[in-house]
Amino acid sequence: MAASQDNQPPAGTASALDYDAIIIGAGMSGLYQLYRLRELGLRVRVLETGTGVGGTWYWNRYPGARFDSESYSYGYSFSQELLDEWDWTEHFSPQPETLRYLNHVADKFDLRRDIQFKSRVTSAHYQEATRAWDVTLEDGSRYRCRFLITAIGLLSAPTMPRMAGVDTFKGQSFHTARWPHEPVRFEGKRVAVIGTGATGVQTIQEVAKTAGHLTIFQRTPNWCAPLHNGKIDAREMAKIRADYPDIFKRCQETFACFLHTPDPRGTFEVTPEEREAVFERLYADRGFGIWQGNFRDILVDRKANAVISDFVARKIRQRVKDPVVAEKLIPKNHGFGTRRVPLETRYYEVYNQPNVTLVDINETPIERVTPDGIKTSDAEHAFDIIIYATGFDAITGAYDRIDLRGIDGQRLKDAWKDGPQTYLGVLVEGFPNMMMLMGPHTALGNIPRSIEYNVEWVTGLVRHARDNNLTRLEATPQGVASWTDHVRALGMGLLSNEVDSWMTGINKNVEGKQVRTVARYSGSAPAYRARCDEAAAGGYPELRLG
Ligand code: NA7
Repeated sequence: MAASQDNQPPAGTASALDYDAIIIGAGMSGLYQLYRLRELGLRVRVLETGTGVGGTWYWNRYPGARFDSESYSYGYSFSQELLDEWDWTEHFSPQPETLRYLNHVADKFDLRRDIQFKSRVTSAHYQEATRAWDVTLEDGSRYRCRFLITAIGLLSAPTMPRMAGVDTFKGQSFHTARWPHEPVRFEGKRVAVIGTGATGVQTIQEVAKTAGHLTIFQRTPNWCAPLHNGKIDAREMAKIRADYPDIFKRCQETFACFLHTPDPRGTFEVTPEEREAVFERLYADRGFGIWQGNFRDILVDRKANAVISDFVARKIRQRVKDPVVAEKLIPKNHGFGTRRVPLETRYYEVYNQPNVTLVDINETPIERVTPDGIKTSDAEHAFDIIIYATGFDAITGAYDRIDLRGIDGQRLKDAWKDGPQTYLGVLVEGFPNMMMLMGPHTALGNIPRSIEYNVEWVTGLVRHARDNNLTRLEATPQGVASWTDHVRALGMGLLSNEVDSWMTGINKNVEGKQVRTVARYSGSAPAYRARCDEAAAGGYPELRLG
């Protein structure tokens, strides 16, 4: 490595390396990883498909896109200067502000000089002879590096519905995660939205404000809860800034790195009146409190879950005037919080507007997209714009879209055909020198908090390699088996694991993603960090180092 000239790697290898490390992706994790590896003095290149930094916040420009985590718990915590100079203007920052923030980070730390835009990685093959990765871009250019770090996101591979006629539509159509950079106007337009996940909900409540007519095609309703966003003025920002040490300390301590953490009491340990009061308070509070800060048993105990589900159903019935529409919006096949809870701002009230129609496609399935709109079993709907809020091939999808091959040409996709197998969610047996950021089996939750830890752990490992003149890092079979078994065991008993969603690896639009897998670590973030810290302190006993 460039930083360790005294520690010469085996002859014939270093000279052939273009970079010590290649990072795929210039989103929140890729940017921070670049910053840290540069500190180590490594020659690093970030390869990014887009024309700018930001990852999720670069691609997801759909109307209404914003954080569901409090802005001040979401930004990077590693630089005091950055904390001192950046003002958040809303409790849940809208996408344009977040993208400005990430551009500011890239400029402030002079990151762009090591980022290559419009550079989609199509393949990365490990070569044992050189202990290096050969990385190929879409345009055919090739680079060799010692370490390959994937910062490709867990919700970054958008999926379109498998419907006849999608390409025949004559109007404008967009997937929410491939939204154009130019503004799209809805005034007077007949607009369709397909999908009612967290993205669909944010889109619908925004588009409904101006669309001539908005038609929502819903397959599965989700349990949504109020976001309660608000502006942050200078005085409040000063207070938040003074509180940053406490905010980040709290995020370190909570189960999923959010500001919210479960109430230690069980649902039935309080009186019905107390319980109702707690639910009311949580429903009136900002953010994920009602999901992450509720009684400790709502996500594992069926009866407890039924009580909170009933509470939220009552709220939906109160807010939606037409009782038939209200019933359609209340989930019947899963309980509250067993899928990702979309946070909303007057989402349910949208359905009281005269310019909005809900189509339940379980009753009247979509038969095809036509040149003029969407044909269901009972009607032809004409549209000017169709919005596909149909989600992602989550967690492993971005990996599947790159031809990643390890020792002896083994494909990662094949190695993971029955679900991912990892060591700490970072390394994979048979794929030496590849490290994943926010890969399968890592603690997710409030993502940037997990990213910072993940990046620092990977940086520690690379530093260890540099200091010990190591050129090959590989997870042992025992390390992978024990971590993968642990992750699977943690998922037992969670109601969310009995439900189809991106969190259980289901995507009906993707071949091979019809069976639930355990791709998500569902233990606590502090426990995850303790396990990773222990591995590092012990000199990485579950890695084969050479
Ligand atoms: P989600 O949560 O996966 O939602 C996708 C939505 O699209 C969901 O309502 C799907 O219904 C619907 N969908 C997908 N395919 C179809 C077809 N073929 N026909 C009709 N409806 C369809 O993705 P999001 O982008 O909303 O959110 C992903 C995460 O990003 C989110 O959880 C946040 O963490 C950020 P289904 O439920 O499958 O019946």
